Amino acid sequence: MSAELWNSAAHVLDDNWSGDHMVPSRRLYPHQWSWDTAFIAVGLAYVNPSRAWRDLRSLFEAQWPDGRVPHIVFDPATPENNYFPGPAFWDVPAYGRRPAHGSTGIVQPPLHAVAAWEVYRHASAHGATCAHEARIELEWLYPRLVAQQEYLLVSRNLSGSGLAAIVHPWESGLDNSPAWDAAMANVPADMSLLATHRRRDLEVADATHRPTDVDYARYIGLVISYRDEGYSDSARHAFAVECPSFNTILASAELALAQIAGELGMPAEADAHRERAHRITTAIVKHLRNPATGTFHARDVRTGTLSPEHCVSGLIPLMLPDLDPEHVEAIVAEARSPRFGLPEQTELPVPSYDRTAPGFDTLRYWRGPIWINMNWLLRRGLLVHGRMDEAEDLRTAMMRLVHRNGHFEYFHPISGKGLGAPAFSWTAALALDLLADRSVPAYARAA
Ligand code: 9WN
Repeated sequence: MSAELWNSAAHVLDDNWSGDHMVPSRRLYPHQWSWDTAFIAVGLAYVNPSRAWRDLRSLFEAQWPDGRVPHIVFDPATPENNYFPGPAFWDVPAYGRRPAHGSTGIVQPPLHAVAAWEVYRHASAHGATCAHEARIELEWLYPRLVAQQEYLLVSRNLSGSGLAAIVHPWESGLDNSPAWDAAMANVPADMSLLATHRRRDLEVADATHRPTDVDYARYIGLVISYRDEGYSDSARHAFAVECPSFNTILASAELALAQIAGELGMPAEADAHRERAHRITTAIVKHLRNPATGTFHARDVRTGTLSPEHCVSGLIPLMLPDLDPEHVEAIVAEARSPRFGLPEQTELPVPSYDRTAPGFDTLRYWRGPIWINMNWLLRRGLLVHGRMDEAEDLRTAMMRLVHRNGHFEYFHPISGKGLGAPAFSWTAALALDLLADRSVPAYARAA
């Protein structure tokens, strides 16, 4: 299976390369997405490190002066109506070094420091020229990655907890996850918005797989209010949530930045990054853990309450090396339980939502289907805490799933059938990483 899977994955990445950036999918997502770029860089590191750096650079060239990295950088060669909402709708000032490209005004999980460090760690294997390029790119990226963290840690610390809040479900990357249901119930759904704004996704994807019209009416309404406030974070947000996976990635970015700062000869900065990772970890445990169950959940900043839903995002804090052993045990128990059923029960990677919940939906996007990126993060968490057997089972289950069904965007959580966009970039990129089977670096491991 290995050579076949490797070659097909490399092929997807070749086909989805658009000159200076990667598209997640040619038809459904014809621009550049933020956290996709990070996952994709991890895989490109094996087959084309120069493209990994170019992709990261293209994204950060669109960084805003306040440090935020937009969740989409629009390709000016792609017509406005090929993706909704497009650049005209977002109406963002021409920022950064790619003004012609336009961008959105919201963010996605800041996985880029982790990705940059992964690409850098690989560079020496590709010879001296690659290593030289990697050093230059890492130096260019470092201050930009720091500015991204500062934006999230300061401007998005909406509750004062020390965690970053997301102000739109799209910012989580897990768009219609049940984790947002309680908070979204308070967001007005103006259905007339769908009469004036046509959903392009339904022209290229199956409606039963995508978020509903009510979700979309709320998504559009939230963007309009944020846009009308000039994307200011001091405005009142109708939706503000602290997500366990977003904040775990934020802490992981600090750990990766500590490595990068050390490599670039800045030991004091490296210590400060480690300290920040520790503070974020403490805040995640304090604010996002339900002490009665030991499980992690999204918190609505406006009400201070935890979502009752059990979603894959609640398993991701396993990536935190400073987590107490009792918290590690609780997450692993949840991942092995019938809710998620690590492959030992199902032979499949974990689904995006609790299999035992009445609302578990085998088709609809982040409300049940299996996503490779979340399982990749979970595997990393298992490795961080030395759970080698579970990590290996999960790796095998992911590779088997993709090999049998193709490089789909997501997968049916019972049959394993591919769903959503075929030839999806991060599925292919992460398949390469899984095939190469490297273990998690020492810096990210629990002591
Ligand atoms: C909205 C590109 C993106 C991913 C997200 C995924 C999906 C977009 C959409 O596609 O979101 O950003 O149109 O549904 O949910 O995680 O980054 O692959």
